Amino acid sequence: MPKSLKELALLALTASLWTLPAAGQGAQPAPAGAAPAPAPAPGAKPAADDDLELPAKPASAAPPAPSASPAPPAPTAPATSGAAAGSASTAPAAGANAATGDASPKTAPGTDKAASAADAKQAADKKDAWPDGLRVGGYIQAQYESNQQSEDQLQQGGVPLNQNRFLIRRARLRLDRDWEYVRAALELDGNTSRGVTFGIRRAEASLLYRGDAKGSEPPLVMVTLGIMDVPFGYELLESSRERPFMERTTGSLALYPTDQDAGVRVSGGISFFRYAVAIMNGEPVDSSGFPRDPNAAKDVIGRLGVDTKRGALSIGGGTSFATGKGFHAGQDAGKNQIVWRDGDQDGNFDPGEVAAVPGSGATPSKNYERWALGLDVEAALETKLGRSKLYAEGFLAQNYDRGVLPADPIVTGVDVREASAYVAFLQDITKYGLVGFRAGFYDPNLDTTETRQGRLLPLSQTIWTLSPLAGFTLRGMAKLLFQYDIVLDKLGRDARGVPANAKNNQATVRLQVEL
Ligand SMILES: [Ca+2]
Ligand SMILES: [Ca+2]
Ligand SMILES: [Ca+2]
Repeated sequence: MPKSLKELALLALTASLWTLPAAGQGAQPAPAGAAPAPAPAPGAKPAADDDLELPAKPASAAPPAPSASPAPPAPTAPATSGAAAGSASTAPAAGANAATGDASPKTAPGTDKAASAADAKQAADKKDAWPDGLRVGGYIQAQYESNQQSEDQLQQGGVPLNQNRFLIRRARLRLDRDWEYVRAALELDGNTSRGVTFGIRRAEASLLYRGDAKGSEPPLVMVTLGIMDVPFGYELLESSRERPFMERTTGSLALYPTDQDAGVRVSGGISFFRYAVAIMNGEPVDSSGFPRDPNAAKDVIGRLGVDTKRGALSIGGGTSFATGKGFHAGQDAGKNQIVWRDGDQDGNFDPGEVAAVPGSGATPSKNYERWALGLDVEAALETKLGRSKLYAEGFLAQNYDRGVLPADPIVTGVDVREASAYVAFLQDITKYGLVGFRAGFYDPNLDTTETRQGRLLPLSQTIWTLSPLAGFTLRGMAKLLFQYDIVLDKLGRDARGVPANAKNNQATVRLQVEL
């Protein structure tokens, strides 16, 4: 325990360190006030470190290493299975099959003996070994969701307003391959959230040096190029496969509409310290943003944190930062036009109702500064009842909303500040049950005002979301989850025209099954 306290102190220290540079940027006051994030935290997975989602099921040969990091085979023996060993002990190429573990030997029985000796030795090393060979995994999340806002109507343009539907939220297929100094991960995603879509969720090519890292620990240093998780905060690094809550919080979705971005990242861990710094395009990797990075500027995003386990208690936490340049799209030149305005509304074309609208010149595109600072803390405790996990996270940002109420200071003329925080609790009930609750808010504009009766009044656009959750789990195979989101916002108007809560609560039932 005392050790954990020390680590918490260390965490606080790293946190304060990050606030310094922030203030230096001229940006804003320390996040401390705004960003909550107290709490103890979990342990689930080190949010910290790595990006890796659980490669689906670790191959049978691999240690049940949770999440994280896989690793290459010892150079010597490709062979987890006898078969591979038979042909050429040196040939790693054969290793591919080995991953599946039980490829049955096609080779002569004689080779089996040698193989089993090798197996025995390998079994001894197993605990410290990195998973090896090619690993295949994936999962399917199929669900029914229902939203109070739903209507059997079409929007202007034909998009349905109905939101009560069945859909595939995520259908993922993932391949991992580890070697001693390199690693590859490819993950494909299919879903029907907005029509049938297939995309790249992850494509990572890494060079790494493990140092003393064992088993599922992150390597000492790893350089990754490709499409990867954005190393900001806890939620973005938490695998969608592991997270019981249906989606990330509203605040997280505002900053990062997609979990992944393209770039280069340096990451790793030393003892309980975890680090990751990435230089990324700064654009969501799906159709919600530009088809590719519209500006030469790259975002610098990183997280420094700790992750430790002492007996039944795991504690983790970190501070994150992001800074970069957003892009304001210029406009095309307009042509001269003639416009008919039916002033007397008689449906007839009368003199005086026609006006000439002169064309306008094109306007140039511009970049603007944006940044974000975050804090997260997680604690988990194993008891007889099951695992309890409590975690919290918060951030303060400027001009960084790309998802909920996209910020564009070139249009508004002033910088837009955003803030968000949440706290979540999860409790396993024996091996089969799970309950949870998450409460969080997102304020897309801390400085917004409204003019009412000629007076300028402060207006809160804060969106609170309360999400109770319950579920059944079959470890390693399936999860059946129910979540109800109570969304408290100011998006509606009451009879007096005062901003009021709009009806938009949502219920979701999801079945997740592993491949
Ligand atoms: Ca960019
Ligand atoms: Ca007329
Ligand atoms: Ca609401």
